[in-house]
Order: sequence, then C-alpha cells, then structure tokens
Amino acid sequence: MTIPAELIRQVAAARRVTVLTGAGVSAESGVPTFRDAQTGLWAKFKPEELATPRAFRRNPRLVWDWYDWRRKRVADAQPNPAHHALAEMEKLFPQFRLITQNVDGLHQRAGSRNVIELHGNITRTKCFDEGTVISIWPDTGDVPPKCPNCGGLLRPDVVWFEEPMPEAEMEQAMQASTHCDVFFSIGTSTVVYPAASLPFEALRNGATVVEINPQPTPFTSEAHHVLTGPAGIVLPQLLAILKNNRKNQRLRKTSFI
Ligand code: BV8
Repeated sequence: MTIPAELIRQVAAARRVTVLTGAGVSAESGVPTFRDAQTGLWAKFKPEELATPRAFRRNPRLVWDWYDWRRKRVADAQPNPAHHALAEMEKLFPQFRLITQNVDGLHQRAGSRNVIELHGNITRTKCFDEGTVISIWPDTGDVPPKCPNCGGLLRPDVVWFEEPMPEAEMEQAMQASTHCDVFFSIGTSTVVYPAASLPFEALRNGATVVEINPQPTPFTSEAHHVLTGPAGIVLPQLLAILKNNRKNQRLRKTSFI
C-alpha cells in the first residue's frame, strides 16, 4: 500500500488526532463485522432486527442467546495488528482520542487507554428495567437471567437501535471530532447515526480526514485521503513510517548540536 507523502506530512505535523473505529477493525480478529451475513442460528435475522428493545421484549431468550454467542466469539478473539497499531499511535501525539462503535473491548485489551465506547460493551450486563450494571447474579437457570435487585430481565450493556446514545460519551466524541487536526475513520460502513456524522463534523471543522477501509462508504468521496485496504495491514505500515520519521528528526537534531 502506498501511503501518500502529503498524508504522512499532515499526520506527522498533527498535535491532536482523533480516530473513529467500526466493526471492520475487529474483522481480522475473527469477530464478524456487524453487517457480515449472519451465520448459523442467526442467518435468518438482520442485526438491526435483534439489536433493539422491541426484539428483546418480543423474544428475550433469542436476543440474550445471540449476545451470549457473540460474547463467546469476542472472548476467544485476540486484538489484531490494527488494534495494536492504534494503541502505539496513541503515544505519538500530545492529544489522541479513540472513539469506537465496537462493543468488543479489543481496543482496551490491545492497550489503548482513553477509549470512548459509543455503543457500550458486550462484556457488561445491565438490568433491562433499572439500567444498573450487574456483574454477578444467581444461576437460577433462567434465560435471560433475572436482576438480583428487582427481578427484571438482564440484558447486554450495549446501545440498541432506537435507544438514545450515552450522553457523556457522545459529548466527548463530538468534542474530539470537532477539535482535531487529523481524523481517521477506520473500518466503518458509516451508516449508523449519530456515530456516522462524526467524520463529517471533523471535515466541517477543518480537520484532515482519512478513511481506511477495503470498501467505499458514503464518506469516501468527502475524505481528503482514502487508504483502500484492511486496517491490519495499513495501520502498522502507517505507524512504522511515523516512527521512522520521528527517529530521523531526532537524528537530525542531534547531528546539528
Ligand atoms: C439514536 C451496539 C436517537 C449493539 C450498535 C428511529 C428511531 C430512533 C433512531 C433511528 C430510527 N431510525 C434510524 C435511526 C438512527 C439509528 C440508525 O442509525 N439506524 C441505522 C440502521 C440507519 N441509530 C440509532 O438508533 C442510535 N440511537 O439515534 O438515538 C434516540 C433519541 C432518543 C430516544 C430514542 C432514540 C443508536 C445506534 C446504536 C446501534 N448499536 N451496536 C450491538 O452491537 O449489538 S450499532 C452497530 O453498527 C455496531 O456498533 C457497529 O459498530 C455499528 C456500525 O457498523 P460498523 O461498525 O460500520 O460495521 P459494519 O459491519 O456496518 O461495517 C464494517 C465496515 O468495515 C465495512 O465498511 C467494511 O468494508 C469494513 N471492513 C471489513 N473488513 C475490514 C474493514 N475495514 C478495515 N479493515 C478490515 N479488515
């Protein structure tokens, strides 16, 4: 993959970098992307039909089992080179913010520190009625299990479609998107709102916007730079160039002394 010299110059000169990731960043960890064809039991369902409060009310067991299956896939998955490259990039800039739509926690497992989880986290469970996070509950054999406080049904602590976004995280994400020098949109189909508005907000506020995705998205035509390839290949390559630049700069400085 050839990374344009102009992009390298702009990223190397940046002080504030913001990254938005989607399910594509976890694809190379073997976690199916959100819109990949559903397999097995779930083949006949679209994610949007399962990831909603209505679906849970209609068939709590089906939705709980779908998340249980996904939770197991995530637990067996390892962060891939894309996650590790982003954790390393965080150390190269005075201000680096990572916003993720993913619910798999792989950025944190790769060492990324300040991750803004817009859509929650599949490894956390909460009470459907109270909204409180529940970390242990008696194994009564109920599926879904019952809240030990109120007896309501437990559910994954993720943001379902047609549920409001977490206010604090959304505010932080908007701030990070409208106040940055470079914005990377990586591995997202850019169709789920309001997360999909963030690259457009960054562009509107004067950031250099870079898209990394093997496929085009509704944002591709707006991006300043489009790196067409898998994040697990492109990001390590970009990181190596940035690190090499830093090393050469340091050598030039010391050779002048
Ligand atoms: C909201 C958690 C308002 C769950 C997710 C009616 C009422 C209210 C709202 C709406 C409505 N109608 C529409 C809406 C808006 C709705 C929406 O956007 N719907 C879509 C379907 C059009 N949004 C909402 O409902 C949001 N809430 O608007 O609140 C409100 C206010 C008050 C009261 C009520 C409501 C909430 C949206 C959150 C939904 N939850 N996840 C779960 O995971 O089960 S979203 C889900 O999609 C995942 O988080 C996923 O990350 C996200 C986005 O998908 P992508 O990450 O982009 O993944 P996808 O598979 O689509 O694409 C993968 C990409 O990776 C592809 O481009 C592919 O090319 C690329 N790729 C593949 N391999 C690689 C790669 N890239 C790089 N490297 C690779 N190797």
